[in-house]
Amino acid sequence: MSISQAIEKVETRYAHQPEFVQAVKEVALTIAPLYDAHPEYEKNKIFERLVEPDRIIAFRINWENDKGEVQVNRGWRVQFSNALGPYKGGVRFHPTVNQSVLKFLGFEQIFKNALTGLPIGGGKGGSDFDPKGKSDSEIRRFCYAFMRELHHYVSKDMDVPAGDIGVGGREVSYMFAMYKNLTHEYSGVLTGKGVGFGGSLMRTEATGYGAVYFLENMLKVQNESIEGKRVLVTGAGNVSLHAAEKVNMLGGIAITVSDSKGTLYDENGFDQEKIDWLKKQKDQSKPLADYVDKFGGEWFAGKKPWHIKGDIAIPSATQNEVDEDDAKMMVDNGIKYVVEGANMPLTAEAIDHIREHRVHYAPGKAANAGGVAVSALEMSQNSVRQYKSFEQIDTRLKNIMKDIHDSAASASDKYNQTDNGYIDYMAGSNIVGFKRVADALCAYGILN
Ligand code: NDP
Ligand code: 2IT
Repeated sequence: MSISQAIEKVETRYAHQPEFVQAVKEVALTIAPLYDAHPEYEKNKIFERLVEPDRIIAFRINWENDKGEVQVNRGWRVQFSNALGPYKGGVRFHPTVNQSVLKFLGFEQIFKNALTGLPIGGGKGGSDFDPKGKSDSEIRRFCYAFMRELHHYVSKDMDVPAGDIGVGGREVSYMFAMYKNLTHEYSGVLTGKGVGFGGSLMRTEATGYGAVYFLENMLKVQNESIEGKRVLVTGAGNVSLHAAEKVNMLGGIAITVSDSKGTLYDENGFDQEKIDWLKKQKDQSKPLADYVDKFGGEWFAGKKPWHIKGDIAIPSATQNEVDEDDAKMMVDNGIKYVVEGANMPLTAEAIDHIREHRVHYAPGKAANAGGVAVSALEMSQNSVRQYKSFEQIDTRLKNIMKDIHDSAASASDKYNQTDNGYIDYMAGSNIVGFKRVADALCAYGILN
């Protein structure tokens, strides 16, 4: 079956899973030159195999709210591919979580994890539980209940979850406690743990910092630097605030963050004092808009930031947050680089638009791989029961992001996707990630 036939099959079979179909098409449409050069991939039906997860585990979570009422949520773990290592990927708690969202995330995670060059397969999990407005006790009871079910299906060498939207250090710690309690095992079954009990230094910062390290590599190729560049960031969570922090550390000017309620704009940029305040505000689930009273700036209720002029965009909130109209505004407002901190934040039409206008574009698979890469370093530290310093991990992270950048750029060249200095990071990343997985699958025969 050719790739185009495989796409048609996915479109028909999973018409009710639009995010998953979108993620599959993006990979499929860019790996054709690789596929043509490797007839063994088609012979082994690699693409057709990779669009079906190894398995999806679905379960029910019963828990009790503070009023003593029984609550029922749904949970899943999508174990997509363990061709290169244990299934690895985050857990998302958000009311929009469903199988389509988790399959798109799990599918992308296979290639992202392959790009890191570390021994990790791809998976994703989550629940339609909404953490907003829940007390700490409710979060704790939910996390315990979630892991009471999930622990049957994960282990340090088989499937290693971590955080994602709605799941940070607090939630990982509750889940880790329940896993330990049920299995009597103290192991690296989850990453993103607290630093005092098995977590890696820098895991919290890694995704946002890594995205900015990737950006630095892109800028260098174009003989530019981040110094003085105006950067629009979306989201105000783990990825966004650490991306803004690293931009500021490197002399750039991060001028926006946002959340589901609107956009905060500070033309003077977020320095460390402001970022620390933002982190604290979000930790306490307080409104971003309060910033204006303390530091000035502007709050745009219900709006995204794309009407604001800038040089670089780092969308870091959620999938499909940037549509074609937003992309048009980005281009009109001077954005020259788009670096995806989130997973699939641009719609297919938005990607087409910015690429047509030669905006340098780093897809999430490459640009936000720093988080999972440091997760893999956490796994290896847990295995040898020794810990590395912040500086050691930071150096590894910088090298990993440079390797991802360079390998994507050279694949773009090798497969003739680079056009007059415009590097096709999307094709390059997909080609590198896909090739590593496909070669392993071919070597295994027809298992996996
Ligand atoms: P967080 O839960 O820490 O933060 C998410 C942020 O995005 C919040 O500010 C949230 O606002 C905002 N947001 C969520 N949905 C929407 C929406 N529909 N419109 C506007 N804003 C929204 O999550 P993370 O920072 O961990 O994750 C952000 C993105 O990065 C996701 O795509 C995730 O998959 C990806 N990612 C995360 C990694 C990690 O290590 N954490 C690694 C690689 C990728 P509000 O609070 O109002 O909902
Ligand atoms: O999307 C992602 O790469 C993550 N949420 C991090 C996954 C991980 O296992 O650290």
